[in-house]
Amino acid sequence: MKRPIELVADALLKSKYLIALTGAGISAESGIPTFRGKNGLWRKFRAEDLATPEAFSRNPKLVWEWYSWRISMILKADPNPAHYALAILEDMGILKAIITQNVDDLHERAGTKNLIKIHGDILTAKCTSCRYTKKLDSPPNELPPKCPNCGSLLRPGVVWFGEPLPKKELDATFINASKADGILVVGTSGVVYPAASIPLIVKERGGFVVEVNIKPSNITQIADFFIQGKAGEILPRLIQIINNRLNVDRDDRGG
Ligand code: BJW
Ligand code: ZN
Repeated sequence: MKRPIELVADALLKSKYLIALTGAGISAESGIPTFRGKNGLWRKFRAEDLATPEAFSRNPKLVWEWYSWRISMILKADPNPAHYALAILEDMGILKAIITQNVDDLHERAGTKNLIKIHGDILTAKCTSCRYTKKLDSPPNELPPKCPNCGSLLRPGVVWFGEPLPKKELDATFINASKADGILVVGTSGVVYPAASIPLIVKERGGFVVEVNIKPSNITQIADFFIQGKAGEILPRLIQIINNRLNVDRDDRGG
């Protein structure tokens, strides 16, 4: 009898256009807190006070202090085995794109090439008035930082509640979702839209949904396969099984 993870390996190997949707849970094992759940950020801080345009207008310094704390944490963190496993899956030609809700840079640092960041990038600051943007390699010195071009406030380059997702990334997301015959959903609660609708788009087109999460989420009900466990443990095992299959096939062909 095949174990569920082996059935998932079969499905991934058969797929023609596999995509992935990742959330905060994939970076949890790198020491970056998730948003919801027991130790989640929203337990200690209210989203409405920190992650909305209104919160920023009310108190830009407070918002920047919170983002500076998170920027420092992300700069100190390293990609974990789950980020590397997805980069390997892309190198193998199986995974075609990762759509991530994460604002950290751990997928990039693990070597993922086709990455679509739908909630922006915490390591970027952008002007609230002009088109100036700046890459951050440390938290800004002066809080809140000002635009060197026009003097207006700079803001974190992330997507807050009530804001539209960046058009280029949203278009790329829907193009990929409409091509996909399978999706690997890793470490997301599936409560934030439009991200949470992506697995449903794949499913409605006849594609399969694989979910990896430490506990059931809002996606689980539509998942064809649910593997419960830490992404940093499950995904490397999946790669190992896929590798074994590919080696067996090669040996069978006398290669
Ligand atoms: C592990 C693990 C391990 C742990 N291994 N797993 C109804 C009412 C009100 C509003 C709305 C509504 N319907 C839609 C909306 C709008 C809103 C929304 O979705 N609200 C819902 C909450 C209800 N959406 C928006 O506002 C979006 N914009 C929009 O819709 O625009 C429309 C528009 C068009 C035109 C003009 C104007 C507007 C924008 C959403 C932006 C989300 N922003 C945030 C903050 C980003 C910046 C920052 O980082 O500060 O994005 S919120 C936060 O949630 C962050 C995340 O990307 C996002 C998703 O969270 P995620 O990744 O799922 O994390 P968690 O913590 O929820 O879950 C972690 C999971 O990992 C858990 O399941 C764990 O079990 C698991 N896990 N360890 C595997 N080791
Ligand atoms: Zn400016």
